Amino acid sequence: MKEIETLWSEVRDLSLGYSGRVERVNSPLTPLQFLRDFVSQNKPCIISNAINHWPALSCWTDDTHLIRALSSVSVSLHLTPNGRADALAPFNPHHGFAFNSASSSSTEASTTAATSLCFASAHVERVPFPEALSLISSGSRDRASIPKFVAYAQQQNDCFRLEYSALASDCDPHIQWATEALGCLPEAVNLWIGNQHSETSFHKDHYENLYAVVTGEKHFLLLPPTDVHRLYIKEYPAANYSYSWVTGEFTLELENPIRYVPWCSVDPYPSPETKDDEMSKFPLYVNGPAPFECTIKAGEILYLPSMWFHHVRQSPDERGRTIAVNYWYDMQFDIKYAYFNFLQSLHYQSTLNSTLHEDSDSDADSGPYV
Ligand SMILES: O=C(O)CCC(=O)C(=O)O
Repeated sequence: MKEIETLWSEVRDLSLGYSGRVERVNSPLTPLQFLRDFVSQNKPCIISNAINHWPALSCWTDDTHLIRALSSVSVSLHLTPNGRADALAPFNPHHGFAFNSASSSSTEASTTAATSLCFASAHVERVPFPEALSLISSGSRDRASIPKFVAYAQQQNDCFRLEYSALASDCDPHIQWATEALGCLPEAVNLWIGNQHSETSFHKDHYENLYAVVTGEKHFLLLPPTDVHRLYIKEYPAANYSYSWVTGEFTLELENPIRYVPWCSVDPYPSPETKDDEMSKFPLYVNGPAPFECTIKAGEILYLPSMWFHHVRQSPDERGRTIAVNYWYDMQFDIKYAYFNFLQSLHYQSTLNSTLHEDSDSDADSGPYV
């Protein structure tokens, strides 16, 4: 369907440009600027010098401060074998709950091509903060050996205000100009402490996201909502990792009763062994316009507009960790949202690559999705 490819070009011609770069501004925006130039246009930007006044910028580089403030607090720590939580993982049906692929329900029928992949969530455990910090950092320091697990403090659900309230005075409770522009306080404020193994797979959120990096760097790949078909969203069966401290092994089990999660199929950084296969499975991603790419350094904020697809990696500071705080503001469920839902509901056949999966893999670009 040529019209959808035209849409990808048109949003770049009219608004986003083709450079693949995200616009930068060097000081906090006024509410009007933020609303007019970015929120209403659903366009990302990076804001430097917006959190220079946060004590966190200096005191979170020091373990003593963090450990003193949180010495008696337990926090939720997410453990995975490879740093990929809430991501697709190969699933061996012989080692877990086998689901009924013969089902005739439309949801289940649409998943049959993905029976070897599941949507895997981390093993989550409440751990005293000093131990959590050490487990996260040791994954980074011990570069010579592969850690037995990758630990990522990424609880979301407003964890900064709930689990980390002892750090509240180190940051602002909200981003003043964003609150004024959006007309509400953040729905959730989250803290993320990870190392270079932690990776967040492509997904979108129904929030206006103000993402502030405090130490280390975060690397984002971004695609606008108009490019939804390029990420091959499909329904995958949900599964959970479980980690044994005794054996040091993970098991991965499908949820029972089975639950399906619509998730992006594209891995933008496949391993050298799977690269050719991945590239041939996702030609709309590979051959379409490059994703917007940006690195958010300590002291910077990324405005990540609602419904934009994002993939996130990180580079740690010299202590082996990246720390960020993000503010999720409710989005407006307005006419843009209605258009997006309509677009997503369209079945899309690529014209980008005529040899694309005209065989048994042709459901790779079938819809509707989420
Ligand atoms: O920092 C990360 O790993 C993921 C951030 C994210 O997905 C979000 O803020 O919505």
